[in-house]
Amino acid sequence: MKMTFRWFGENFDTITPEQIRQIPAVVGVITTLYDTLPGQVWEIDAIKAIKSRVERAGLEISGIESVNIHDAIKAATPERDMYIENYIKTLELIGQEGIDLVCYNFMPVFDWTRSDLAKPRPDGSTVLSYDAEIVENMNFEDMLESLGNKSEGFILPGWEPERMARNKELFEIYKDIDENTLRGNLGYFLKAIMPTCEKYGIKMAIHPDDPAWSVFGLPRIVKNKEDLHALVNLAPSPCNGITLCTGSLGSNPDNDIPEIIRSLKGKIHFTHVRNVKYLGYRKFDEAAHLSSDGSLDMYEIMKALVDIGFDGALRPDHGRMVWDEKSMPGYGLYDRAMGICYLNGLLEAIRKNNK
Ligand code: DNO
Repeated sequence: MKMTFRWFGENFDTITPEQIRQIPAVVGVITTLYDTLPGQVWEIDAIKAIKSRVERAGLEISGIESVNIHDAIKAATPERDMYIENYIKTLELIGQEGIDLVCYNFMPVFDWTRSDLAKPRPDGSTVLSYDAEIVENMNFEDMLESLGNKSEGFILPGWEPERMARNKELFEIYKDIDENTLRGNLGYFLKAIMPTCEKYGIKMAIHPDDPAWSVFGLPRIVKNKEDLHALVNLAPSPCNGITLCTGSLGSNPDNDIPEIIRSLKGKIHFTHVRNVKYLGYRKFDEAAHLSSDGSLDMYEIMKALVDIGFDGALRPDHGRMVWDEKSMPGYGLYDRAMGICYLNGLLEAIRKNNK
């Protein structure tokens, strides 16, 4: 298992690779070219530049999160094959640079969502939180505004303003798309890219939907164990796998995360670990990584990963905002570094106990 840390790149992150290097056990970053839009072919010079920047700090690029997928592919509009070609070209460039992990998602229109990006907790920290009652009384424009107001000026992953400006048009292309059609479109995409992934040894790791249910009436196909098994079977290949995100799957208390991990042995290419605190039906706060601060049993989660012999990259996920840090919501340095130290402790104890 490789400890890693998400880094958005020089001009988009408040944190430096040198700071990341000082977090115990971290060997690499998970990064992206944050200013490329879904559908664009990546620039080789930009890939080389970010790689050498990371290596200068003594780290590696352990994976890309994300190479985002154009809506034409998700919705199977007439331009989809052209955008799949572009995606393949990007994979080739990444593969030639020796990067072997790509995280992506297949959520229509937008990536993860929350009703509040800075909800105060009793200890004075702020966290991302979700309350279905609030979301159900919002329209999409309200959501955009509320996320914009509390994002500290940062652009959230998957909420590119260029795309969000076209949100009406985007919703329109999904109007006749149900879960089965979306799943078929994912299968089409995976079958097209697998030969390239296999050639370069690139592991594709789909990220679960967050939260793990339909929002604004859009179809969602990566919500639970059944969905995950179905998508792994869409394109049987050692390169087709998943990102096990404890917080996204964990948004639904019906998802038994350790059991899901055990059932997907060999198919988990990447792991995001964080905790959530259930507050009611479809209502949760993100919590500190510590088990007792939230509702997930982080010991059992880490134990399941060790037991299946998970040897891929793992990163802490969203942290709380603490100590007056200003950064992209969920992606401050301090609480994610504390999260890693806690996960390091769990891992050491689990491994020693197993001997
Ligand atoms: C949220 C992240 C997601 C994730 C994408 C993967 O903080 O976990 O934005 O990176 O869904 O494509």
